Amino acid sequence: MTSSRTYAGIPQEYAKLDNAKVVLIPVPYDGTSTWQKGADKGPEAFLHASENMELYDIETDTEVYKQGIYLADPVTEDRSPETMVEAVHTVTKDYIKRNKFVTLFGGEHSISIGSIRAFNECFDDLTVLQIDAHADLRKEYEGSTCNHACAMYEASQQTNLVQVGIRSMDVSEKGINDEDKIFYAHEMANDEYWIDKVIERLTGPVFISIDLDGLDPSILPATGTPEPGGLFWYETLELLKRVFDEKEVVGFDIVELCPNEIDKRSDFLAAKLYYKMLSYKFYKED
Ligand SMILES: [Mn+2]
Repeated sequence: MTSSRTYAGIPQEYAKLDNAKVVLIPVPYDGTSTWQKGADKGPEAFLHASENMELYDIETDTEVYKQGIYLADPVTEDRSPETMVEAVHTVTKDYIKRNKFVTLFGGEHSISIGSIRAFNECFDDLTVLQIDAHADLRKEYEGSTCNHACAMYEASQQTNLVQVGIRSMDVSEKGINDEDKIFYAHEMANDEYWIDKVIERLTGPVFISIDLDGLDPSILPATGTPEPGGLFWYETLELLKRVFDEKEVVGFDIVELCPNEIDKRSDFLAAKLYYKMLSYKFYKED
């Protein structure tokens, strides 16, 4: 990435760190994924799609980029999962301390161990809202506590972790998180009040971690482990809008875009989702 590149091609006056309310940290890491590789290409595909997106949001009647969005240098540390997590943790915490609204784009889900650790150190009573097909609650996997399969174990122990869209887990993950904080996809499908119930579980400041495989593979096929039965676009937005409206969202990350060279719908969904979340965060300040 060249130093002149800005998020979504926004004018330089909105892209400078000093004035920007938002910082975007790309983390092109794909060191521990088990099946399809390619999440390391996620940030570039996301940025490229963002550059081809309209920057006026109809729903909120805002142009949120005018709040200022600084595209940080990517975190490229990849000697081990542990050193990557520590690098993400350090960079994230640094920007939080500068009073920025910090967002990250992965990379595989293990990057969230570092981002959540930073937010948990900076905000009391942190809730983590995870949207994901997978519980990711293993304490250790393939010899590391920083494997993507362990992405939420630390959060389950140290934060109020609320999991939405879960439809794949190992039997060993049962009981790690409270059952009343896990919203299984098969139960959500038959419960018109699931969003109300999620909102009730969110206490204190909220960090949102979106694994894109939480969405339905029909609308987001380009991810490492596509699982049938995921969230659709408008229910995802309905949940997110309510969380931003009713809770204090302090940051978020989006992970596991594994781009496909031919089918670009997933890249574009990720770009729109990121921008929607910023629009929901700031529209009342416009
Ligand atoms: Mn997942």
